[in-house]
Amino acid sequence: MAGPFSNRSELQNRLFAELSQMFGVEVPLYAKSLLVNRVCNETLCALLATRFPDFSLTAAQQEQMSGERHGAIRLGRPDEYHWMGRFFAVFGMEPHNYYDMTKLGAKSQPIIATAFRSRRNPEHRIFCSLLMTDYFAPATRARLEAQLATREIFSAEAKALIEQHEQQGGLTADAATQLIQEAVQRIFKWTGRARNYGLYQELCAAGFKIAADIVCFESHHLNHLTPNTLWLDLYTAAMRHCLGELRVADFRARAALVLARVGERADHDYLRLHFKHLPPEEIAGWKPRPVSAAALAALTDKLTERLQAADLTLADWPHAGFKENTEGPAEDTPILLRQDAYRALTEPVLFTEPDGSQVAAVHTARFGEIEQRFYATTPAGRSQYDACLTAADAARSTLPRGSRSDLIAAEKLYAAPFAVFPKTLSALLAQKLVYGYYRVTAAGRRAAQVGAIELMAWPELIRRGYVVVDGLRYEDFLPVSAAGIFASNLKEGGTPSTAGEPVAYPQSHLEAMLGRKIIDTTLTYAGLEAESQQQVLIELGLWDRLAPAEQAALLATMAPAQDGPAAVV
Ligand code: OOG
Ligand code: NI
Repeated sequence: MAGPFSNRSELQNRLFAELSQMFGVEVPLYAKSLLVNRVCNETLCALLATRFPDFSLTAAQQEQMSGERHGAIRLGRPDEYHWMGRFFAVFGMEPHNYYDMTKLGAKSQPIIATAFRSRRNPEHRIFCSLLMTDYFAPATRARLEAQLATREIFSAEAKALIEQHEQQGGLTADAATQLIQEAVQRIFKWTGRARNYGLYQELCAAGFKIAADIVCFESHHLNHLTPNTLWLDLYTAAMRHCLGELRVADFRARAALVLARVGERADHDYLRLHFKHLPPEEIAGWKPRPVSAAALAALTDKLTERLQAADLTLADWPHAGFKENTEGPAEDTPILLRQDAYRALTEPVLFTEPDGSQVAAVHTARFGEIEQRFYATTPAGRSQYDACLTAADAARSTLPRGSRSDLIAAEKLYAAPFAVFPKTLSALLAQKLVYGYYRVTAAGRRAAQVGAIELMAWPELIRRGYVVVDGLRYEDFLPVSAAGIFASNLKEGGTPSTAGEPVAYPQSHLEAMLGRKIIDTTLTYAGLEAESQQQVLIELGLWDRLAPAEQAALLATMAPAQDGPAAVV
């Protein structure tokens, strides 16, 4: 029998489904972007079904696959941050990685942050920023703090539910439903109401739009909520077409090219990475078939036609266009994330002034991101990525602005520095650039029963069919200088501190606020890989044959991924 408390991952899925519903009502263009994504994903799935005749998704699998999200929120007070950490704990989401954006020279922002997600099999994540008011000169700081002191983003009911969760070790279904209602009706809700237009204007003029976005609103809000896509370049082309930036003939050509790439490249590893809810043994049995030019043309035509329908004609909708460039690795390099977005919308805001009068104004912050998730890199993979990215950015910056019409040339230029990166999972693993998760096959189990397996290297165990490996999917934020993310969202570079004496913000500062340690995701990925290796070695009867020092090393690497009680600082 199920226990009296709701399962945390199920609650997390419900929370994000409801947040997505809420955000779609608040920002109709977001709801349209979900529809564009759905149409593109359906095209992709139709293509996959041509390539793998056994491929099909149940309605439940489709639902799971399209529900994954990441979001970003920005808080103003340490106690808000403290409660937010406790709120996410209800949904099994813990703080991962520390981002200090206060010490990036000219790119600095008055922000420190962590991201909340589950340690294992994460589906959703939230980037959660906190404004550092002591980044500002004392007089401004006092005004910011006074303004922030007058709001309460968690109601007494929400706090009581969070406390109940902590005291009982869980929430009943009813209590959980109440907390999710608090989330969508209050905690994360956009009200369009702000205070103190004078302060708002001053902060924006001084280059502190981010502070204006946080301090002057009567509550905080979701800055964006990002769905996953099955093939980013298809979505980007479709969305640009719907927004009126790509003519139909150009869209058709682009879609044909992208779908041809899918037809060539989508292999078992692609399926495992993008359809993690499909049983791996089933996928392993599917034989790929070549996709005919006629099948590709038919899919291209159908998609192009679908995008012409009135419900996807968005050119007349108020919007600020689509980003010029996709972020992340080159399109043929399956690591980390690729992201794109429609730019922040300008939305009406009603300011209430200290004297009670009202000012109708606008605010530009909420934008529409999309992402495709790939493999998590090891530190070696990460530093190789950083080097490739620097070179690719430099190459791209030689192109004249607005030269996106020659997409192929731009794509080639950007991809060239990434040529050194392997393009397949096995090659990425062989060079230890990404993390794997190993499993024993039925053949491995049979061979182990008769004691026929010797200790051998991982690629050899795989080659002999005893073991299979998946890549671990990257579940964190794109490792560009975090300040770059804000800069592109806000259309504003960084702004140095005005405090006089520079203040340092060590990770322990945020940990003290959260009342617990922040998890290092590199250690977690390595720990999950080691855990899977130990399990395989045990199942194959090889663990005891490993030298004690090797056993100890594997156990030590595993430890950080093991779910323990939240470490208290
Ligand atoms: C933080 C954005 C971080 C991403 O995708 O890298 C983020 C913010 O704008 O508040 O969401
Ligand atoms: Ni984002």
